Amino acid sequence: QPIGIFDSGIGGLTVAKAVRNLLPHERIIYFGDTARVPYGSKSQVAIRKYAQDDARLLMRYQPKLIIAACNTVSALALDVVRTTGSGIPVLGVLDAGAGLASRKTRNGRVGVIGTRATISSNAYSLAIERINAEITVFSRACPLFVPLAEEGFASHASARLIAEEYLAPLQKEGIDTLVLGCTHYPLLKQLIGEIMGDEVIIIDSADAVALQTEALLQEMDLEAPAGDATAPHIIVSDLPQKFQALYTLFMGDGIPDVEVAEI
Ligand code: DGN
Repeated sequence: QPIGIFDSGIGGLTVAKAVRNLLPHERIIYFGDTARVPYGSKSQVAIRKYAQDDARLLMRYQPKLIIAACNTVSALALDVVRTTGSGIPVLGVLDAGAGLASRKTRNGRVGVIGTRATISSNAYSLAIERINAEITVFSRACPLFVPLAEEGFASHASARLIAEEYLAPLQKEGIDTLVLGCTHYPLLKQLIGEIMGDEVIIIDSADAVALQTEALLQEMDLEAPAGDATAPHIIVSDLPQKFQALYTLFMGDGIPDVEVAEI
């Protein structure tokens, strides 16, 4: 049985990559809702409906678990994914990132960056403060980071200027840990790390959820998959012009066969 991963688009490939690096023998089935991306600027009603459609599509492939790679879905609709998954384990990037950040902070001041929908939902703050009420969370939406990542501008001067502008308020708050609360932000990780400085630990939610997946699989005690690692099975709801370039940007290798599904 495969591990099902879905996202609003191609961004969740950062999660597929982290899972593949940690668990190379697991079969991965990835659905990207490229026809309806971005979710980050949509209403809660729309996001919950999309999340249900996405999980339904993955369920056709009988995954052993589902990872909601999209932070926006994890913030606003993880319960919908759980209901649709009818009993199989569901992991979300948000809980994984929040959990890791609350374990890593030493001064109890944590920053979170993400899309407008994720930040205005307050879901990261609530999740972190639920784990440890002593932690104070400082949040900031960074909507321009998604197009910058997709344009491959991570190391351009323009990206640095915008990142400095977005991150300045968080720097003033004296945070020691910063959560990358959006699928695309791992592509800007180096830049964000340089601006925040060495004292700030950067939490990559993709890595965090991959670690959680590994722990969950151990707990589930299933038979380890045999044979060689295979390329992820990629399904999208639309094939955008730049898909091939974006796939390589996010996964770091050439594109496997892609299936286009009606949603
Ligand atoms: N995948 C979305 C997220 O992690 O919030 C980012 C892309 C988007 O929908 N704007």
